[in-house]
This record gives sequence, structure tokens and C-alpha cells, in this order.
Amino acid sequence: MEDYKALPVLVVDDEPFILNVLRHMLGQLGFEAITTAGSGEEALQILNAGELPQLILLDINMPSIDGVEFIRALVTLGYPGSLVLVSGESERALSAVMRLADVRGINVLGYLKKPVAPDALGELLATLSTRTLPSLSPSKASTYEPDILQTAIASGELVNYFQPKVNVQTGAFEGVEVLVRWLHPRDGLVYPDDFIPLAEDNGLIQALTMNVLCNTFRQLRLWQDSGLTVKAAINISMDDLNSLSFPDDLAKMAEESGVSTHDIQLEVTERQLIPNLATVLDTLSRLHLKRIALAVDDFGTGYSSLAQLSDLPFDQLKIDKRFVHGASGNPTAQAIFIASTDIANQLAMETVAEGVEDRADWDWLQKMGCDVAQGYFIARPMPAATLPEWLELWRQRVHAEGLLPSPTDPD
Ligand code: G
Ligand code: G
Ligand code: MN
Repeated sequence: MEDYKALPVLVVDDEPFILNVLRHMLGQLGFEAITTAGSGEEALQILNAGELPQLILLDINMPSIDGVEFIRALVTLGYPGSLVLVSGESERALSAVMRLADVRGINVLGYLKKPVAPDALGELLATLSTRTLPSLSPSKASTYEPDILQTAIASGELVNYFQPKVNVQTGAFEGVEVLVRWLHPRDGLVYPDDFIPLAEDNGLIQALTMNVLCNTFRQLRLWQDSGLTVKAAINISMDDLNSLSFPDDLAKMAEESGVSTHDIQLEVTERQLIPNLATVLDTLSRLHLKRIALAVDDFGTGYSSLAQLSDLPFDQLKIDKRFVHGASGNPTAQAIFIASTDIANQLAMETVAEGVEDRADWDWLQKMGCDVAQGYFIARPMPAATLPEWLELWRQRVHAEGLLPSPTDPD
């Protein structure tokens, strides 16, 4: 859909020449409502005076109010739209500012290096069409009441989606990650970011986890009965590990479903790892003794120290998508990726690369000797019924697209 081209755009740059060039490029791309500002002050006046634009192209080096200060002002204004950073600065400097805006809750589409290429601008802005535009679709209630969620869990409105993982070197199917969705009677498919934090803050996460686990076991059993053995990784929260009975509850559930605990893996996000609690150590150790595999999720985004990692019985490290997608062309991401896989190897942990979005990511991982990959390039999260079909297609793709390293390859 091309609707996004009707969005009001504001371009902020202290160089009149660049303002003209960007205005022209935006016009060529079909944007109609373009306003320009020659300084941060002028831009703030425009923003304070009237309607907020939906898209801002921002130069980060300007003489008086710079891009960083401007972003701070945007946050104060509650700017709901998207942001594109434009600059001649190094990529590291740009990504620091991009990250800053992101952390402050501003939707950053990406950055453009000067001189701006029309194609790069077009590509970046095209991603607007696939995003939910806050002010065009009045914000779908991402604020659900806890008791509604509680009822939804109890009445079976949560459904599991499954995202396949495959071996990068052999193409073999390694298993799935379970990603829960809420099939809301009015709002349709609601994503976990809109209800997991709610569950965590209102004492509902343990019930939610048990529900996800129960549905997972039931599905694994169905696949098993049809001749398909699938290993499943479930995301759990810190609160689950704070319950001493969790390992036993889990093992009991597996037994009742006729599924081996070997086919289950648990992912704990690095952002929540605060393993100074005796209880967490207790639970993790007992899960490990029960041969339930444990993975550190989103590695690279949190604060776990090497000492903490080596103390905990993790089997797998899932490297966050920030250090995977586009890493072949991004030296900083590469450095973090390589350091992470080194740690994993030293600690005898398997690595999974998340966020493999295109062929370039795939080829690069293969060269890096990575074990397992997950991401849109392989498959998006899907309902259970689609998995057998996908498996068939994947096997065909591996050959048709030549996804495996060729045997004559000297690497
Ligand atoms: O599914 P998505 O594709 O949007 O997942 C978004 C986030 O929600 C991820 O960080 C994922 O770890 C988390 N998530 C998905 N399913 C579950 C779940 O069943 N339990 C918990 N605690 N987190 C989940
Ligand atoms: O549990 P974790 O935080 O790692 O959750 C994985 C999240 O990443 C889910 O929201 C899932 O839908 C999303 N995801 C899976 N594959 C890709 C991908 O290739 N690119 C991006 N951007 N996100 C992905
Ligand atoms: Mn995960």
C-alpha cells in the first residue's frame, strides 16, 4: 500500500542545499506534504505550532540544537511518528544516535549517509508501508486490563506460533521456537510485546507460561504421532524460575503428554538474568539435571557478565538479531558476533543466530562457522498446521537455491 506517501514529512537540516535535494527526492518518491526547517529551533517552532508530522528526516550535526538535543525534545513532545537520521558522520556515531532514539522510544527507520542516494531513501521509506502507523490506525488497545488477560489465558485464547531453526552447515531442521499470540475476539492477532509485560507485572506470567507449555506439549505429541519429532524452545520469564516447583511441574507435564523432556528447551532473556538469587540457581540447576536444555536469549543486549554465564548451566547462546542481520557489512556488529561465538565455544555452548533476514546474512553465517540460524529468511513464525508443508518446501529450497556450502569449496 502506498498510503504512507500521504504522511506529512518534516526535513531538518542546516544546509539549504541539502534541504532542497531531500525535498526534491521526497517529491520524486511521491510524498506530497513536505515541510522543511533550516535549524533545530525552526523545527521545534513548527512542531510546537501545530500538527506533528508522521516522519522526520533529521540531520544530526547542526550548529545550535544538534540532533541529540532535538531527539530529546521530540520525546518531551510525545512525537508519535518515525525518524530517519541523515549525516556525514561515521556509521558508529550514527548508530549510537539511532540507538539512543530507540531507547527513548522513538521509532527509528534507519539512517542515511550523506550524500543521500535516492534509492537508499526510497528503500528506507518503503518500510513505512509495513509498519503500523500510530496516528492513522488509532492505537489498538495495547493497554489491556489484567483480568481480561487472565480470562483469555483460562479460556484458551492464547495460541502458539512456531518459528523453525535450521542448521546453517547442513540445512537440517533443528526445531522450533514457540512464540505465543493472543487470538483476541475483537482485535485479532495480538503480539506478545502487547501482553507479556502486562502478565509479568500482574502476577499472570506463571499461568501464561504453563498454558504455553501445555499447548506446546500437546502439539509435540500430535506431531510425534504423525511421525515428526520436533524439539521446541519456550520463552520463560524470571518469575517462572523463581518458583522452586517449576522443574517438577514441567517434568510432570511432559510425562503426562508422552513427550520427552529432551525435546524441550527453555529460553531466558539475557535482559532479565539476575542470577544472584539462590532460587534461580536452584531451578536452573534442577532443569539442567532433568536434561532440559537452557538457552540464553537475546545475547548481547543485556548485562550478564562472563562470570555469570560460566556459573549457569546454559547449553545454548542465542545471539541477538542486532548483531546478525546486516553483520556482513557492519564491522561493529561483526565484532560482537565473533566475540559472542568465541565465548560460546569456550563454554561449550551451541550458538544460534537470530534475525537471519536475507541471503547475505545466511552466507555470512556459513562462512563464520555458525551452528544454527533462525529468522525470516528461513521462515516467519507460523501456526502448527503449516509446519509440515514448510519443511517440505525448505528441503526443496536448500537444493534449488544452493544454500549449503559446496563440497569443492576450499573454506
Ligand atoms: O513473537 P514475537 O514474535 O513478537 O515475540 C516478541 C517477544 O515476546 C520475544 O522477545 C519473545 O521472547 C517474547 N515471547 C514470545 N512468546 C513468549 C512466551 O510464551 N513467554 C514469554 N515469557 N515471552 C514470550
Ligand atoms: O525471544 P526473542 O526475543 O528472541 O524473540 C524473537 C523475536 O524476533 C520475535 O518477536 C520474532 O517474531 C522476531 N523475529 C524472528 N525472526 C526475525 C527476523 O528475521 N527479523 C526480525 N527483525 N525479527 C525476527
Ligand atoms: Mn526467544
